[in-house]
Formats: sequence, C-alpha cells, structure tokens
Amino acid sequence: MKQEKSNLLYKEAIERIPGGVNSPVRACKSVNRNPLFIKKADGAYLFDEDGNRFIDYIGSWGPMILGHRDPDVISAITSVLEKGTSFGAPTNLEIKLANLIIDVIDSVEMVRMVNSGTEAAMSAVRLARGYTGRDIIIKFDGCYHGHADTFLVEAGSGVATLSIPGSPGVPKSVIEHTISVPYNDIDAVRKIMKEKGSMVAAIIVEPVAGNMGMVLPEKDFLVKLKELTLANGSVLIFDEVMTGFRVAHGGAQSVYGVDPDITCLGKIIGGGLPVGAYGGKKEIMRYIAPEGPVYQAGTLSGNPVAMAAGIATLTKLGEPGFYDALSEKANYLAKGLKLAAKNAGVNVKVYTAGSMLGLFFTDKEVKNFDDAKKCNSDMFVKYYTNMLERGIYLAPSAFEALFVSSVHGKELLDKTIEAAEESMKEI
Ligand code: HOZ
Repeated sequence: MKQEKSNLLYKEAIERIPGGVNSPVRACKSVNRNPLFIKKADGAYLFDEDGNRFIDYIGSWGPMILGHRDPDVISAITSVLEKGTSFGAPTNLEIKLANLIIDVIDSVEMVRMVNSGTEAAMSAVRLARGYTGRDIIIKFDGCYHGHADTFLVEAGSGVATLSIPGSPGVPKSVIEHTISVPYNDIDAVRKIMKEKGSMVAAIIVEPVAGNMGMVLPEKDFLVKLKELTLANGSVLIFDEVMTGFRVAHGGAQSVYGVDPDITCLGKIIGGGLPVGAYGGKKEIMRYIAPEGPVYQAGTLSGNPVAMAAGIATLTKLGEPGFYDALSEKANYLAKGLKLAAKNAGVNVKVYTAGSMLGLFFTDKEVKNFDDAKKCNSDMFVKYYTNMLERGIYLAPSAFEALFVSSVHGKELLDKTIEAAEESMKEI
C-alpha cells in the first residue's frame, strides 16, 4: 500500500498541529503507524491522498449511518448554503430537528442543540448539578463522555490509548467530585449511593459502551441504575452520543427499556456536521438559561447548515424497516467475523448492538474496561495492519467500535469477512 503522500502531509502537519492531528486517536499511535490523510469519501468508501480506497467502518466515528455523501443530505446542505451559513439567531430548522428527536426518543421532551458530544455531556452534567444542587458525579471506567474536565478520570477512547488515567491540566478540585467505578458493577454503584447518595448529582453512563471497544450492559444494569438514581434524587444521564439513532431508532434506551432523565446526543443528529444535543424532561430542561439559571450558550449552536444535514438524516432514518435492514448487515458481519476467527484458529469475542460492533482478541467475555485492557493488543495491531493493507479501514485503536452503514452491501461485507480471515491467519 502506498503512503508517500500521506507521510509527507503528516511531516508537514506535525510542525503546525500538535501531533499532526486535531484529535489524538487519529494519529494512529496505538497501531504504530502514521495517519492516512483522507482526500474524499463516497458511500461506504474512503479514498486517501495516495489514491488508496478503503471500505470504511469508522464512518466518521459513527455519524455516517447513511454512508458518505448521501444525496438527500448533500442536497439539504446545498439548499441551505444558498440562504446563508450562520445567523446566530433562531430558525425554523432548529424546531424541525428538535421535533424529529422528541418524536422518537420518549424520555426527551425538550432538547438544546450544541456543537459536539463533548459539549452535550459537559452541559448535561452542569444541568444535573444545577438542578439537584449537588456536586458528585458517578461515571464508569472506560466510558468516554468527551474531554471536559469532569470526565477525565479513567476515561476510554483516545485517553485509553495513551495509557493515562486522566490528564494534566485538570484541577484536583474538579475531579474530586467525580467517582469512577467499573462498568457493569452495580454493587460498586450501590455502595457509593449508600454512603453518598444524597450528594450525588448524577450518574452518567454510555448505555452501550463504545469507547473501550464495544461493551454491552449486563442484564438489568441500566434498570438498577435508574432505580438507584430515583431512590436518591439523583439524575440519570445516558450518553447516547454514539448509540443515539444508531443501535436503534430510539437509541439504546429504547432497546433496554430505561428512560434516563437527560440524554446526550451527537454525531448522527448532525448527519456528519458538528452537532450535539442534550434533552430530557421539561421539568429539568427548564433549568437551562434563559428559562432557568443554569448557563450554557453558543453562537454556532443550532447552525442552519448542520440542522439541515441532521433533518435530512433523521428523516431517512425514520423510513420503515431502516433499522432492521441495518442490524441484519451488522449481524451478518459479526457472524462472518466469528467464523473467520474460527477458521484462522484465533480467539475473539464479537459483540453487536444494532449496527455497532465490538471485536476483542480474547477467549473471555468482555464486561468492563479491565477486561478490555487484558485483551491481546499485539494481535489487534497486526490485525489492524493486515486489514488496512487489504483495503479495510478500522478504528486505529482497540478501544473503539466499528460502525456499519446502510450502504455496506453484502458484497462489501463478504469482502471484509474474507479479508478478516486472511488477516487473522497472518497474525
Ligand atoms: N473520541 C472519538 C472516538 N471515540 C474520536 C474522535 C476523532 O478522532 O475524531
């Protein structure tokens, strides 16, 4: 595989941009490579500067659920561009997108648009603290809720690839209010709630974890979190930045039958443009300024171009049978990957949640961050490299998920499975 042009660009980039990238995981450090510089994308494919073509399973880390350059999304963006790119004032588009969210996610009665998942989670926690008048936040090891100070304790995603628990620059006085416990460990949460429940503002969780690889919640884990927050007057926040409109139309909460008090959304609701949102019950959402005292603002929040892309995307996601067809593709791929591993004599665990997939090099079930960290990282690096050489673009870290889009046809899935078997045989 040629990488000369990407390498040259990387050389230039590292002189001008820290690490040569605008988000750490992309630097591909944990797979011992230089990053590929992407020139364009189309459907299920990415094309890099050297002219290599890849079947894309990152999908811009989730939002490209319709594939790249979906014609309806592109035409919605184009028609808005002719009217202006940013007004910093309310538009009808914001109401339309809010309705598309509220109509589908039962627990969301009101929603505030922001610009990213980080902003959504950061604002949701501020709201929970303002609403309850409490400071403590409980989160889970290996979950990632963006890079706001409060969350940089045992965080997943890019933080996990650097093997650091948090980050310098985060004041102790901020994270002393954050308690992180193992994912799926309801007894650990129960213990904290028993000791400090009256001081706990919120429990925040990825209802399906997607930033330590993809890890499923155990039976009743989310139900018990709901019970504990209710009993203690705390707020339950579901970070559905990855899972919202992804694992099912109504998000993970619709699959597991648990209504959180606040839901964080991102990625998909902007159709690939920078959008996030947080929403919930009116009683809580009315605490946000200007209706209430909890301050949060943003010039580009509700940006018309991003709203138009989101509206076009969510409208298509509402078409009958969309999610059944998508999950079928993911299940087909998961089955194929398991068989590929068996044929190659390699132990893997493969999990799916709608169109999200997790693949771990281990023979043991993966239920939390510790389990994920114990998986064979050398095997992952070799597998990643072999797959890339065969034109399959996976997340360059074992602590991320795979995303299947509606334009990943059977032929591409078969090609991926074939490449996986060859790649695993070469490990
Ligand atoms: N934190 C993102 C995935 N979980 C990666 C962001 C990026 O590099 O774009």
